[in-house]
Amino acid sequence: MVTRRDLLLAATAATLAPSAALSSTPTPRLSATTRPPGQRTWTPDGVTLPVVVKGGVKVMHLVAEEVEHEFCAGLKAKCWGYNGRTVGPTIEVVEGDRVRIYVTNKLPEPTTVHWHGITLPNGMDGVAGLTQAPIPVGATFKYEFVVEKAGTFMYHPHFDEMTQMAMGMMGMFIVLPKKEPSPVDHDVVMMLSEWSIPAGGHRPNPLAMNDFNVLTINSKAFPGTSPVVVTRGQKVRFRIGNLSAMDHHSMHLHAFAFNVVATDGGPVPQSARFPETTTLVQVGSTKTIEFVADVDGDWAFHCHMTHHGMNQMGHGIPSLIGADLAAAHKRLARTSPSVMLMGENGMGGMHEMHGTLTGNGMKFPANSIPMLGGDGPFGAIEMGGMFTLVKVRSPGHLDDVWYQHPAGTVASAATAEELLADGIAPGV
Ligand SMILES: [Cu+2]
Repeated sequence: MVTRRDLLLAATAATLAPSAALSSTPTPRLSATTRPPGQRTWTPDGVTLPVVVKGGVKVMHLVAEEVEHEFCAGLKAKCWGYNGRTVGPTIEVVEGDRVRIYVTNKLPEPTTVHWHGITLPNGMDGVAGLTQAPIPVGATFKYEFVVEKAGTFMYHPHFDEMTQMAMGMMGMFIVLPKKEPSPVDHDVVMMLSEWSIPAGGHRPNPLAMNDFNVLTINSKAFPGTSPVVVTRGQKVRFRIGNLSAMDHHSMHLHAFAFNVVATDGGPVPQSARFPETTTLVQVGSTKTIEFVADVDGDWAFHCHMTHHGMNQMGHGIPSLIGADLAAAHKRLARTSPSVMLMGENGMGGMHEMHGTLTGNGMKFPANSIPMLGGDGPFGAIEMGGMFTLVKVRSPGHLDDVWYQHPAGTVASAATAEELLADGIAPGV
């Protein structure tokens, strides 16, 4: 069993050995942004729940069950979810719809579904013991109600909440307005969540109260997150929900200012909107943001809490920044010649240790992604976790995997002549 302490491997000392390098290259799936036919929203790395109309009622079926889930290449775990996946399928309906949602329980314990943010008859609210009996193992319950108001909502269990949400049971519930007051070109759905998965382990730990080490968007950790690809000038909406156990997420968009146009409580009045580049999506809430993507590029969208932009970071270790490791290295090398201490100059470079750039990585526990980042056009992207990309492209460039920077628009080493011309002494 690999303990958290073994993440010393990742942060301070590790045995250099050729290993099967984790494949971290974010395979660009630019076509993935294609909106599914007949749907107005799109859930990156997710699906939309099929709907069958019976007698004017929109009928759907959720199956709560164990699922084998891949967070990104290199990390799989046995989670719980709906219809074979976490995050569960996005429900997309229209205001005024009557919905009938069957929930089949294939978990090893009872469950319920709470329709978070939706006003409905009390007995449909899904709180075990309070508004209904739990759905026993093997049983199917029926929820039926009219969705009166448009908005961005969520669904999740209200039985053994701590366990079931920590295992991945959650989904987004989008109620579209009959007439869109402010049409957008891309209506993107994202669920934020956090997991505690020991390096080398295969199951999330629902008992964790802090030190969550896998942070996800739609249950994917960067570099496993699919990018959002848009054409320059398009209007983009992100509907962001957060059902993490303990952490709010401070979601930051590079380059573009956005407005929060709605929460799960309803639309924000025009007079109350203001420009932001970062918004806090607190636990148990949704924030809907809109912006115009009017500058080409590969732009980051991520949680700004730095420990949420990493993969399987170990925290129970001393900082070695500024330490003189030479003597320690010498002593350790007597018994373990291939040992390597690192971290005295910061944590940068950890991603390369996976060997995806060099093909000569160090050995990490099987099925783990400690400090894994992504491979970018200029080298390592030293981020993971709750991080994705918004790829804004001019017409004709939609298939460019990476943005092609015009000459002279990339930060680069200053020449001595440039420095002197601007009155800065070279070499300082
Ligand atoms: Cu966060």
